[in-house]
Amino acid sequence: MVPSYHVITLFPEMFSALSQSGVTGRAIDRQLCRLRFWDPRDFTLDSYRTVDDRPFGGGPGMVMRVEPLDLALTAAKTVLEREGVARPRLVHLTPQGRRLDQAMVEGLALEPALVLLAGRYEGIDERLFARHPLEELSIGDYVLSGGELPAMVVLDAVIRQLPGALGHADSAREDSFAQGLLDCPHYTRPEVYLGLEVPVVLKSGDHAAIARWRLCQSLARTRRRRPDLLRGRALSGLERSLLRKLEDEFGDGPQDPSQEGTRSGGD
Ligand code: 9D3
Repeated sequence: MVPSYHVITLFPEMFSALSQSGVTGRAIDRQLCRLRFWDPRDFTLDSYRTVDDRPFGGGPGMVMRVEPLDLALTAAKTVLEREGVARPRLVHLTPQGRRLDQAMVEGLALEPALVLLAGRYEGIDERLFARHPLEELSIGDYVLSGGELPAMVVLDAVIRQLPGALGHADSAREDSFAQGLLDCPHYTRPEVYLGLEVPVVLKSGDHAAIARWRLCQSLARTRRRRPDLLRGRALSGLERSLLRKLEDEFGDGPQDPSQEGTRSGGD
């Protein structure tokens, strides 16, 4: 059985960006996974179909009502149960959640099913979480308008991990973050563009030298731009010796942090 991804959202149409383009669109077309939506508005019982209401205690903004969300979540769980997934992981996208990283993505990609809850407004009536234990997950420290884009970020990252989703068999495992390092520079034709040349080693045909150059570039970039990644990662003998050479040549550590990640903060 392919994994089933269920999304509780007031805006299922936003997800066409995911289901109709690129790697994720192709994976869904080729039925490497299933993607289904539950709109809380379809689970309202009043004639105005209200999904939000004013907060008890006052204050700005609106709160998502518990009943339509409870019914939508229960419907998703019921469908999964009938399909043999008894206790699916339930994930609430919220700014209060743990920050998503590649290790979490790899874990989520092993699940037979995920139920993602994307909220809107100021928040969700807390009583929903008394009835359904949800893992809380954020995608980073910036304020978005709702959980839909974060849910799409999770699904994009997860779906590209599914066996057969990427053209090249092992390109998911070679990904920069999967390796714990930033990516090396890339070049394609022409060999010279407005006087700018391709590094000569890349045209040498010496695959070992090319691999070493790429690793060295990755290490140099990571050291300068994201030293936190190096501190959290074991180094091979080759990596250690390449880094030591970098320390000798540019033993000044990361420079002006405002230039990290800019082209002139050269690495
Ligand atoms: C006034 C307090 N706001 C919290 C900073 C309320 C609030 C703002 C934005 C509540 C929800 C949202 C909508 N964002 C998400 O649902 C969300 C999110 C995000 O905004 N940034 C990063 N990750 C995520 S995951 C879900």
